[in-house]
Amino acid sequence: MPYVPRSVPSPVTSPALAPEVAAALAEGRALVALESTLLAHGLPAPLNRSAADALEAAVRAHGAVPATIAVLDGQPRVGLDATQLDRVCAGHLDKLSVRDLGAAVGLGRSGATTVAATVTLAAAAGIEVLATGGLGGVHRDGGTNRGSWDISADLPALARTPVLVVCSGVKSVLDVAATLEVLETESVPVLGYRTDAFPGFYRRDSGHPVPCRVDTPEQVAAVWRAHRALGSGLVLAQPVPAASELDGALHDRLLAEGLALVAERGVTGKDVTPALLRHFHTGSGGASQAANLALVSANAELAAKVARQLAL
Ligand code: PSU
Ligand code: MN
Repeated sequence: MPYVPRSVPSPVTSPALAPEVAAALAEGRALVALESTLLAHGLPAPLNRSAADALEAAVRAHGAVPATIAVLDGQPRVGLDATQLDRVCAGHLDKLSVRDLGAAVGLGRSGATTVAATVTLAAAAGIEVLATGGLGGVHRDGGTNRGSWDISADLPALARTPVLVVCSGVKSVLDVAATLEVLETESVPVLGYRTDAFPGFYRRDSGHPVPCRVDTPEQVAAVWRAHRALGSGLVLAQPVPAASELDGALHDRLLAEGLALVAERGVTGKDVTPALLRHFHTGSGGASQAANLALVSANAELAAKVARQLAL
């Protein structure tokens, strides 16, 4: 049976706003939401903690206010202070997608939010731009009857949440073609930023074209203004900076190994993405971490530029 899109209302879990975020919202200043799963589960400690600061600094350097999002002790938080970022990066937090928010809030738990949960909380706070590394998508055997049915909740969340997500495509561990098809089905526009090729996270070209290319933050803002009333999100895909792109042969080898490892160990569900990322990090001698960091920072910068345009 193919993937069946569903329309699910966004849960409104009123988040606590950091003072700076509340002030920026009240004054109509540019804001960029940052997800915390990439910190808690996508990058190893202590690199994740410096990455958290680097991403916020990249947003500030381009004139916007950063708002890293997580749930701490049952409280969804939009904008974290240094101590709260320490907790996110300490390595004990759960990975929360949208369906996990109710349990985290209701049972007073803490967790890092995926893109799906982060756009949900960002939209509830009134923030419409988010930066991340790679969007979740359809896993390689995800969309088939006999397969795993592993389709990231990032896709249906984008279908129903009007937030613009700046990313470097979807991780190459996914079925990129199927992911692009689901985004089309769900009426989520995919824009390539200064590229005609949909990026493949660690690689600049996933082998699939983008439906629409844009070359300036002004163009992105114009598309978003015209689109957002539809109610779905938008994917703005920017390739990893050329100097940080992972070598093609190394990438393909680590990918094949990682997929075999996950199958062999019976890793499933929400542990799949972190396990594959860990394999890249250990197997590439740090190159995949450098690429990951470079692409997320570049996305944070671009998100800030777009948010500035939208705040004009
Ligand atoms: N981007 C990164 N590293 C990550 C992720 C994105 O650079 O770890 C996370 C995001 O939080 C995304 C999640 O929402 O992976 C997707 O996980 P899953 O496939 O289990 O839905
Ligand atoms: Mn999954």
